Amino acid sequence: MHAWPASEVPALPGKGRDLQIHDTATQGTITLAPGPVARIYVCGITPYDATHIGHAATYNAFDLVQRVWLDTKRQVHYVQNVTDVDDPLLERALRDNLDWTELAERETALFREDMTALRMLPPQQYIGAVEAIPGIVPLVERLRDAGAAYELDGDVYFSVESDADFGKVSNLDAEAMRLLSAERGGDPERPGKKNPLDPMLWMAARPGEPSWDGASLGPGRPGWHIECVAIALDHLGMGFDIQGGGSDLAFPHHEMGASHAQVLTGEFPMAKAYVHAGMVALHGEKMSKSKGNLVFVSALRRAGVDPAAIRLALLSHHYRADWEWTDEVLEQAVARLERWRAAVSRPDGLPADALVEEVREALANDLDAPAALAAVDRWVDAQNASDGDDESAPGLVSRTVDALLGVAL
Ligand code: 5CA
Ligand code: ZN
Repeated sequence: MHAWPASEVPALPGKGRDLQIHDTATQGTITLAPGPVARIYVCGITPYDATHIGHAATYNAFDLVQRVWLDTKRQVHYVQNVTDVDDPLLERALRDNLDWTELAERETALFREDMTALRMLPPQQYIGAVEAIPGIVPLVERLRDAGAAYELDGDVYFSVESDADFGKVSNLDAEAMRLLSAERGGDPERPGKKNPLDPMLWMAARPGEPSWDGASLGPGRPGWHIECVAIALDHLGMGFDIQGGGSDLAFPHHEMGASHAQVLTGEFPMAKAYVHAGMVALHGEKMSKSKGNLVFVSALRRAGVDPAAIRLALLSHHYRADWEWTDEVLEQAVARLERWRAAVSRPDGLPADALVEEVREALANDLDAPAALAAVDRWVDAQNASDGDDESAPGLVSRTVDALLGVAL
């Protein structure tokens, strides 16, 4: 699949700092020191009801990761998937009497537009589940041949007990895992499973549903977790730097993915850091497709909201916090954008070299975007209250805000 166009990232004077980031697996902050090419896999959308503010907030976090790495003069190898066949997508297509491929294409197109408008840097590989099927089938066969998978009425399940490291990504107790499995696409109640948590690797063809050639597995379609493992291992290989997504992906999705990869390669963990963004709520509840309490980026854009203001609204919360989208959050971002634009539109101003370092330091410290915004606010307030005469300052501030925060002033 094609991704979306990249906005240019201006180069800044000096060099950025190495990223320290919170890792869900070790429950601590780790310093990632990727080689000359940093590798990141971010779980993509299931293409219906996209792009809501919760999605945008999560992709914003991982866009900052890239910007910090680029500022250290590294290259970034970024891979993202699109879950363009899965139960919830098929259910939505059925409900709305739509062809599921058309629904997926339409929503993926809208997602690309929203990502472009928000200046989110695109992945180098943007891969759909459907196009990944030829790579998924042999992995499921290998898991089965290794004794880590079993058949149940034609479906193939992964046995979580085949992985001694199972549980080390999300660090949850058995009861919490069981509850979350039922909530997030698993089927712990299905009779005949070895362990209620075992996730499906390959679902045998169902009448009226799409299916693909599964070689020795028979016709069917892939499970959700193996999709991301196949795409990540194919394009990035084992031991890449970050696997990212919202906190609702820690279990079961990232846990199961790490398990599949552990059995396939004998190595743990698949990603050096498992990084999770907090959940955005609306009216007191997590913004979610199933509840329908959604604010869409495209609707805000159509209503004339500047995408840079949306981006500033996302940046005003720490990526790990759960937070609530309100009109006030947006109003404050619109006002901030106006103040910043006024300050950099002057022909000269207060020197900004220290500001560049402050923004770098804030982001390298577990992506502390609110601290970065506060640093820019301080420069802007001082600039508006004084008559500095550094002619390079406004341009340097604009470039810093663009390069490190993805906001075009
Ligand atoms: N296709 C899978 C990942 S492989 C999936 O979870 N798709 S999704 O469309 O449901 O979500 C896309 C991303 O947005 C995920 O990282 C998810 O954790 C994140 N996300 C979903 N809802 C919210 C929310 N309310 N706040 C923050 N992030 C969210
Ligand atoms: Zn995923």
